[in-house]
Amino acid sequence: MERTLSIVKPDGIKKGLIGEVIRRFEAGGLNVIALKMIKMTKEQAEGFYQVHKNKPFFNSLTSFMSSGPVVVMVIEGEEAIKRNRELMGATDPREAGKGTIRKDFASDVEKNIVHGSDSPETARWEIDYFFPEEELFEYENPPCLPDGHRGG
Ligand code: DAT
Ligand code: MG
Repeated sequence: MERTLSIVKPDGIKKGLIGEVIRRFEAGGLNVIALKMIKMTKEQAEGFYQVHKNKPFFNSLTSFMSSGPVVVMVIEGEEAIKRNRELMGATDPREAGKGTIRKDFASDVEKNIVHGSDSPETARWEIDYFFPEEELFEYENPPCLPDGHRGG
């Protein structure tokens, strides 16, 4: 079992995709074990994306990420980091595979609907950035039904 941080970015919220993103995670066998809507300050977004602080897009990215509410989630499952990144698709939607969230909904490389952690170390750090341990709720699921919904 592995955990990763997902964010539905401001463009995803505006496009009405909170439910669609969660549906894809659940249908993909990942459990949402923590979730909240927040509006980041510019400083909070800068802290979150500090690994990118020397990139030319840093100011634009952190302005965008603090421009409106986002939904932050912890998702859990087998190989959750890799699985989540597969469901998201490549950073640039033009390079994202068919049927991925970014291919289906993103308008450009910056406004790309979702964030997902990229390694176990960053996942731990990113989860900790938004959630104390007591806000995480593990649970078990019955197997997925063929239509992607869960029984039970
Ligand atoms: P990812 O979000 O797929 O992990 P990343 O960590 O390389 O991608 O970059 C973080 C975010 O920064 C990305 O979701 C959108 C933005 N970004 C990345 N490359 C960019 C670029 N060339 N121009 C503008 N924004 C970019
Ligand atoms: Mg990244």
